[in-house]
Amino acid sequence: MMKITEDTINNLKNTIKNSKNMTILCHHNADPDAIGSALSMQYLVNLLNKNCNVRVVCDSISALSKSILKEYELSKLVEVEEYPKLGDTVIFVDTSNLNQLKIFEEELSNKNLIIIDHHKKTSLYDKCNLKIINENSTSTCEIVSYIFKYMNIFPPKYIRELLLCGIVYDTKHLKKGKGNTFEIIGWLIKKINYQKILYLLSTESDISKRIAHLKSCSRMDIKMVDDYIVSLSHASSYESSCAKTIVSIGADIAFVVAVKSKNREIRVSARCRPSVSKKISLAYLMEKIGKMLNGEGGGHAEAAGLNAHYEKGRKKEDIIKEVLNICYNVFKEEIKKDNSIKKND
Ligand SMILES: [Mn+2]
Repeated sequence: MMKITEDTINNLKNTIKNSKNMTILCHHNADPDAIGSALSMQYLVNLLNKNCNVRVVCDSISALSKSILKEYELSKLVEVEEYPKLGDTVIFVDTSNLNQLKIFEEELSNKNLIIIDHHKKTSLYDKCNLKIINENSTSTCEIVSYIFKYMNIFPPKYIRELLLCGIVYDTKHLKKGKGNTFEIIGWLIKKINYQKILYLLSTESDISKRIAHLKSCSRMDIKMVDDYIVSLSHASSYESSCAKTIVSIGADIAFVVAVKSKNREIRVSARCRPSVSKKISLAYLMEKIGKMLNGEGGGHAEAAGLNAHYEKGRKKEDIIKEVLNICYNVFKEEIKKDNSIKKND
């Protein structure tokens, strides 16, 4: 159980019951945690005080949050506005810093300020009369869920789904989840299909990117070097995303070439699994191949690329073939070199 004292809960209840106008603010580019906690707090206020006018305001909403709101037809509930007129009570959710808001700071004086957050405390914390902060919580939605639980209010399904979206989003699909997280999920999830939450949080990349991924897969050449599966392919754009995708579906190392006739540019993107980068850094490999092509390469051990130019009049297909051959041969040489060093040791 997360610790929120009875005093805090009563204090919050009384503040809500005594407010006439309330503004719930969340940080710019509001993510699902901000949106979920803001709309849930709005629901709570409406439930406890029918006479209170409560608005949810932020200056911008993330693309993912927008798609969730659209799914529930709740887009109108989150008002996008800069420097809004504030109610007599202001609740900051998932927001630790005034820099994350577009409001007139002077407007905050003489207002009842409440903060509900899971970030590190800042000066905003000192300004607030009521603070419900837990840095150990993995999301603000987790804290808000516990508020409901302590008030003995079981929220309707759509509110619990929004809270789950915030929790799952902020925990990176529960990878960062803690005991309290799973405990509150058990409480929230009644009659909810977890797959729906995952679906709501899945971002479909735009169609041109997905086509590039699919084409780079259909065009790929698969070769073996020792036990490594090497994939060689090409794309007209999104080459790094294509290489990443190819590794995610099974290749140990992927080279994806893009040849741009516009400025006679060659771009290569390489990605690999840790089993490969332990032997050879792709940064080193791309730097080496970049030089061979009179260009420049570099990056990280598992993600690297190069840029070069080609001579006028050459055919795209020939360049792609040649560059992929070089990538394959240099990789093979380096692996063989590494093996012979090990033999001599
Ligand atoms: Mn958060």
